[in-house]
Amino acid sequence: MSTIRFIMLGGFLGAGKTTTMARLAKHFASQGKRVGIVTNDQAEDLVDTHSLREQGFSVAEVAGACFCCKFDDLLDKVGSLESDKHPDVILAEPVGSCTDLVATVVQPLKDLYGKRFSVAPYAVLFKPSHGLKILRNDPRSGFSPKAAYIFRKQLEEADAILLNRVDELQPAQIDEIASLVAKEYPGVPVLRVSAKAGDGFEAVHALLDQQGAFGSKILDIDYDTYAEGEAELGWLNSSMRVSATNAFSLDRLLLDVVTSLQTSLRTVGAEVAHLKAIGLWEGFFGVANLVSSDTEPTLSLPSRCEVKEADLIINARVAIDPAVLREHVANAVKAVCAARGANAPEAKTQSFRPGRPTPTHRYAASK
Ligand SMILES: Nc1nc2c(ncn2[C@@H]2O[C@H](COP(=O)(O)OP(=O)(O)O)[C@@H](O)[C@H]2O)c(=O)[nH]1
Ligand SMILES: [Mg+2]
Repeated sequence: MSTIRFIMLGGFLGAGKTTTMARLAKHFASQGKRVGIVTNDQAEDLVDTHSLREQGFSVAEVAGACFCCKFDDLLDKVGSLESDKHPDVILAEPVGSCTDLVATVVQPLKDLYGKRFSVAPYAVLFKPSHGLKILRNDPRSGFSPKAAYIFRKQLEEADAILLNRVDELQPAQIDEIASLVAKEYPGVPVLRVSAKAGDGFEAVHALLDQQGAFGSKILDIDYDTYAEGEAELGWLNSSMRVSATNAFSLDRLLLDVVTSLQTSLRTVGAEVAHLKAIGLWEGFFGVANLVSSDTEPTLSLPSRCEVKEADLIINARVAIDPAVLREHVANAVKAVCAARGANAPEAKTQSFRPGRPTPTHRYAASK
């Protein structure tokens, strides 16, 4: 039996993991390889899962906790993709506030399932909007030192760091990030990429094809700080049906929801780690994103359609009490619906602080 190539991509919330996985999935498919994708978050009904499925990929979702705490579930989901789709490659996206993945996922996969999977080098995406401030030790990074601790630990366990979004960075910013990264993580290859535009991806393909002693950087990590940092980032998922008498632009609605939330969260000084909204209707879909309080909301995948009804899903990670986040989301949806004579009467919402990570396996030394 041939082994499946297992590629997990790390990186903070909003770093570009899903965008990168979609690009890689297309690349492998163009080589005639079958691809399965596994997404992961704290609860079900993920914008990422819907967005990747709508793009035509085979996706399974591990919900309820991160891969490290749901290791057996990860294996089950990969198993179901294996029996249905016979993938040559599995792409896996962990929760963006999760770290210590080498000790808890990569090492157990290599040690316990080495005959089934060949595990690729572990690449971690660097998110410039928060990362530059964190590596500069700027006190206005928007997050507490505990959340910044997670950001740094994610990079520390990487075999390679993908400096993302070079399409919109100035050359001087790219150079500054590259030198800060080189100083803090000496010897780690830094690839300059744009997951959106595709720059630098030949080097990413070459990196991910490499065989060798990768995935062996076991972190020295304080789980109390990690757990507290993760819990600071309130989690919310809200799903609803929006209906109106007159047709409205689905894309405008998605952008307005995200923009309205950005404005209201700014008034209470709550830093956004990642806000995303997907709108789905009759085979059409659009996705809007906000990756920090100071960046522009973007329509990452436009639907270009006018609808009278749509299913709207909002996923949010914000440095705020989840109960307060819930109110902000409800108010934003209400205002945005009112502006187009629409309503969304039965929103289903979950919001909470993620619990302490308790990994299924943790390898204290690499095998
Ligand atoms: N300009 C630009 N935007 C990007 C790039 N990569 C991702 N994004 C955008 O950043 C947002 C978050 O990306 P996503 O892949 O969902 O991040 P994830 O949370 O790590 O999965 C989306 O709006 C993407 O379109 C990039 O290389 N350039
Ligand atoms: Mg994602």
